[in-house]
Amino acid sequence: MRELIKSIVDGSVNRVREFTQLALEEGIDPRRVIEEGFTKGMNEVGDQFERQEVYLPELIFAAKAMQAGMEILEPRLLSSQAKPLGKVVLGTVKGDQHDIGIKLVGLVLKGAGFEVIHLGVDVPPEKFVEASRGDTLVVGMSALLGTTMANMKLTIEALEQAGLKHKVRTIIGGAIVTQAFADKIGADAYASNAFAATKKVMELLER
Ligand code: B1M
Repeated sequence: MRELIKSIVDGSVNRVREFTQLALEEGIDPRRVIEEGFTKGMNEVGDQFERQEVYLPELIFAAKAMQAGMEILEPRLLSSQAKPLGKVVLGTVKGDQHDIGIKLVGLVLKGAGFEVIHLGVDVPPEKFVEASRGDTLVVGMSALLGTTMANMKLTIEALEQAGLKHKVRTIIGGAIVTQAFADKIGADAYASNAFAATKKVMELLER
């Protein structure tokens, strides 16, 4: 896994593809590849960025490398079942361009059998509201910046104002988000990773 982490940090698309493939051939669970390989690599490059040892281009290369690895894992994550369990709308909140984590959440939810609608990045509250009408059961939001977290609260308030809060459940996540923050803004659930998010969505729908 060390080589995979290093390849993410180096932003080497080819080596990430190679080591991801190798991990699968060695029978390593895709979940471990994500948590112990990809996520650790991204955290490491994030720490280097914070210490000003690398700059924005390195973050972009690392993100591209991780995405290339995800493409190799994707069929394995989607192979489990295809029974539609309900519609989940996902997006990264207004002002925030980080989408790797929320895409991962979508992929695991899809693999578990949910219909997933991705609204993309920089999603304003009104777009979440619009997408929550109809048969949407859960709205999931992601934020990675201290400056954009507050837009999760604004989105929940917008859902309330539109009379949708009783109909759709909300779940939030992203590196900066915590359970305490979720409680504070009235989100129905918080999850620290894509697998926990899928479990929480299932629990929300059982309630
Ligand atoms: Co940015 N960035 N970035 N960045 N970036 C962080 C977040 C940062 C912590 C880096 C650092 O300084 N250490 C820092 C934020 C500091 C803060 O606010 N506290 C930061 C900064 C400052 C910035 C810019 C402002 C830099 C600049 O321009 N000067 C800028 C902002 C742009 C914007 O959004 N407006 C910026 C830009 C970028 C890139 C575009 C270069 C790139 C993003 C590319 C992309 O997403 N397409 C990028 C990257 C790659 C990162 C780091 C290095 C990695 C993020 C990532 O993809 N992680 C990041 C450092 C870090 O997080 N350690 C950093 C891997 C991913 C799988 O994890 O998204 O956390 P994550 O998702 C996890 C969980 O959080 C959870 O599940 C996933 C794992 O299973 N999860 C959910 C996520 N969403 C969920 C939703 C749920 C449930 C769980 O329910 C719905």
